[in-house]
Amino acid sequence: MPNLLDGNLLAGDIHVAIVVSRFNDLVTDRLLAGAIDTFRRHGVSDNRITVVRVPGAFEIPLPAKRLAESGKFNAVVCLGAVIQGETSHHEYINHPMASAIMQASLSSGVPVTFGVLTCSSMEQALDRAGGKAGNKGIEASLAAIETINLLAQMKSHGI
Ligand code: INI
Repeated sequence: MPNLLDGNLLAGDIHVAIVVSRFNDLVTDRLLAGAIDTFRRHGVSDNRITVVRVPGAFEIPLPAKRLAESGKFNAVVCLGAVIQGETSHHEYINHPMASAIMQASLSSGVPVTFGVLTCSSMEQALDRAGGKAGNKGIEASLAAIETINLLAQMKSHGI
């Protein structure tokens, strides 16, 4: 059998931050509810969960980076909803926002997960915020827990 490094989904004494945008709050409120519920169900108490609100998805990366670099959180979860309008505005938001979120994770060494929906319509977004296609907020919280545990396991192997 090869050595397997695989993060489990046990949480408890971790501290997490969630950055959530207000734009399209019909969607982002549902992503936030899914994320908080997931942490609670994995044993993370409310006093270990910090929620930071920002105006829109474009504003997510900077506070996410500050939170990740603060040394106070084991992971940061980013939640938002960019919905394609009649212009190409969304394209100017999506790519830099996603790469800045990734960069915040790589430069801090702290998992920063991507629960930002990039959809063509409100219907598609609602489907992914607790509708028929799941809830991206749940996915992003589970990814945070799993990556925290994976990094801890790697550390225990001297990696
Ligand atoms: N912000 C979003 O989070 N979602 C969107 O769909 C969106 N659109 O389509 O315009 C959006 N725009 C605001 C943007 O994120 C910034 O808050 C704004 O440009 C100020 O910097």
